[in-house]
Amino acid sequence: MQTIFDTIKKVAIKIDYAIKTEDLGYSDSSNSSGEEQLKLDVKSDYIIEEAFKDVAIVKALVSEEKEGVLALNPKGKYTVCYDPLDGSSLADVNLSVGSIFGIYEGELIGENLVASAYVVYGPRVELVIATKDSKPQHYRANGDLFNFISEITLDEKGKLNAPGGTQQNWSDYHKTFIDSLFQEGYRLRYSGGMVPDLHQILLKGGGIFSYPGTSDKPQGKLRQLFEVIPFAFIYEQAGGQAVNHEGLPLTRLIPSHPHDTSSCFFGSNYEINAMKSAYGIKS
Ligand code: AFP
Repeated sequence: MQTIFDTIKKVAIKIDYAIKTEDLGYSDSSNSSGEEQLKLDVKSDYIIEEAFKDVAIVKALVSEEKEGVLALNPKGKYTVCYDPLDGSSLADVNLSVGSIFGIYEGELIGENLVASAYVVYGPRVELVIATKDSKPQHYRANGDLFNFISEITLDEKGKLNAPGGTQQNWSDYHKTFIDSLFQEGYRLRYSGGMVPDLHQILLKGGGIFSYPGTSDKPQGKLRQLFEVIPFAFIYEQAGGQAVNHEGLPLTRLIPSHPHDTSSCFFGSNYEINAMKSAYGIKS
């Protein structure tokens, strides 16, 4: 597994350089979710694919930027599912963006996730890695090297509220829930970039990030295999929870297609339990 993490470190430095030096314009193609691809999306995906081709334990890749499963090494053990540059549309206004990696062994379902990682390309390049036998490990790049900073633990209750989705398309009970948190004094922290928004809650001790099902996106917007399940694993390893609108742990999701989405709520225990109550979910 370490060779996978070392490869992620290498691609993180290359993608950060590309963000800082390459054209931020649109390519003439779209991805499997029908979203227009930025040249940076395509470049980041290429960087990752090229890097993992040489990693013998990687059997296949699944990318947000590609339709299906890309077979690499038949004798490989793991499938790496990734979003090469999440929030890429924020790069041209100089906001932080990220890469997300889910490492699966066997069938591509939540319970087969064995590790996950994400990279934040912000004022500094930072990396968080989670495996089953540890709390998430936080690293910061210094040149091409990543220095360990700390383990990440969520407090039981936080102060930050990151409500995603178009508010006019929220259900009434979701709007009531979000408003109740602000009534309790939570602070709005939402950039439109899943990686920095979830990273901030993890590092600031807690709160909740939500992207519910909405009238325009009934199954939510965020993709299960390479966005939702990897972050859900990290939040659970940090002592928090991550569930869908029915209270199902997101690490138990069973995607039927590589690009399936899910409603998602990530956070500290107090906030997730409050969400379950607001959604009428019996704990
Ligand atoms: P882009 O990759 O199209 O910028 O979308 C980013 C994202 O997938 C995720 O990073 C954000 O949390 C979410 O979309 C924001 O979506 P809304 O703008 O609908 O809140």
